[in-house]
Amino acid sequence: MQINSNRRLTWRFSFNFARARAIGAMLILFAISQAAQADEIAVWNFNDSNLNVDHGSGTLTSNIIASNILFAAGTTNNARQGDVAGQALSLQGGTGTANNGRNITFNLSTLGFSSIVVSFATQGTSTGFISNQFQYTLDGITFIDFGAPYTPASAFGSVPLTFSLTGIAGLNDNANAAFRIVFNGATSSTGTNRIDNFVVEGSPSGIPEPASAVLLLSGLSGLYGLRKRKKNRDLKS
Ligand SMILES: [Ca+2]
Ligand SMILES: [Ca+2]
Repeated sequence: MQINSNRRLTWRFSFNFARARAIGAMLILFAISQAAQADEIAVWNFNDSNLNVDHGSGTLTSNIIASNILFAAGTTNNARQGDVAGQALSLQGGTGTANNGRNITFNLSTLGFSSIVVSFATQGTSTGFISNQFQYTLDGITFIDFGAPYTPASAFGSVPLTFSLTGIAGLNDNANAAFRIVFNGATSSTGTNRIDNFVVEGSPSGIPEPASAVLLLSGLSGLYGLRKRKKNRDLKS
């Protein structure tokens, strides 16, 4: 009777370990596939010459003088989902360069996402804004500088400006996230900056990183070891 019971125990432990190992392996594969994938949360391609978001959800607002918010030829640099170059946002310095210090602000929820990355294509004329500060907010109110001020290249080129905010944990799963560009340094009313293919992306949150999955698997193995040792003790007693 004791022998039958032990065999049953052994079979159950073996089965549980095999199952745990299979689950662990699946978690690792899933985590790796998720880690390699960044989903677009919101994309503005400006091809319809307005400030409305073009993929995903979000709002774009600006305190730049309305008559200085224009649209001009865009680019495929950083284009997503097959978007054509179409139009780009084109912002002018304004009369008396009144728009120096003004901004465009992208509001969106990152709920369900972590490891947030923002990227966009930009170009500027020599008398346009040449000292632009990228910012983010965690509460939708207080904006925090991220990185040094940037100067747009004279042509869009093929490489977007990328701001990796993966280290800002507060931006993960945040319904009040927003990103802002504050423009400065324009020296003429008609100097411009163009912005195209503004993309906010992140990884689906709640997914274990590969390292976590390995830890989970080793944890399951450890649990198996503990139970096996307990079984051996039980058999001896
Ligand atoms: Ca475009
Ligand atoms: Ca649009």
